[in-house]
Amino acid sequence: MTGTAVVDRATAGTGPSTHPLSRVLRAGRPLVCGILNVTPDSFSDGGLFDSLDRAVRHGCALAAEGADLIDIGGESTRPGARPPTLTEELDRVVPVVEALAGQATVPLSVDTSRPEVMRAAVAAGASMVNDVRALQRPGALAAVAELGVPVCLMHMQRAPETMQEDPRYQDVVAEVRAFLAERVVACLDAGVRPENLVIDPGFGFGKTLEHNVALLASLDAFTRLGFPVMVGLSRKSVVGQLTGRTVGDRLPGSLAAALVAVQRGASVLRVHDVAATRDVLTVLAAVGTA
Ligand code: 7PJ
Repeated sequence: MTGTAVVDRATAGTGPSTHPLSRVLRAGRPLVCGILNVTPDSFSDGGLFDSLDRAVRHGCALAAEGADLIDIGGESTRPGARPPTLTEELDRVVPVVEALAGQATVPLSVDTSRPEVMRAAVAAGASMVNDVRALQRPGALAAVAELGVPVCLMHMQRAPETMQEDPRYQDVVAEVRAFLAERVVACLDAGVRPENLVIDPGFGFGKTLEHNVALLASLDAFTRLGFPVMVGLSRKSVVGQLTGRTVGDRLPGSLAAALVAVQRGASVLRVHDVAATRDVLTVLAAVGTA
């Protein structure tokens, strides 16, 4: 599947009418998506925000720092993490979405692979789905097509439990790109509108340091598919491996990675440190390259 073929196919969507967030995603200005983990075991904030009150306060803080979007997730994808039951995931995510939808003026995204959670979160006020499994779970494609919200399709090799055990590719950029192109076609065939699609190479999801660096260096191969590209590098082990820093000291490396990503065409930066990332974008915008 070539990029041109995907873009041609992208005129064929049949779902509900254009979502306001899909216009924002395509406005040409890179967006900052703040990460709000509501898991008791997420890797970089250690479950600090696992109670409703703390999660809502953190969400409001991300909005105050200038987040364009807040991504709320109740499943830790840390290698080896125990997957939550459906009830656990709903109980973590839905009250936070509900509370933040009532308080924060920023659109909310739900980081989930379960169609039940997608539907419940959108009913509670979320305006986007972010799926690290690219809508491969049964019922997920149909749910997103019916909901009519933007969706981020992320690449992952294997499952979180095993993804970091010796990941291998012949050509990581070509393989990840082909996977995302295939998922784009699956979405369009299911009736998801092309303007609701966002793609993400999935840094750290079944990739070695070399794979992650190759993907970042070739990010334009993904932007050429014709859909906004989301990038999540914030505090990740790729930054730790490059800089030799532990998770709490990865901000400078994460900002450098964000800068490179935007210069190679990224549309959405999924980050923990919203204010600092905004500063990077402000400096870039001043010189006309962002
Ligand atoms: C990503 C994600 C990413 C998208 C996570 C973390 C690990 N969703 N969810 N892209 N990473 N779209 O928060 O660093 O890179 S979980």
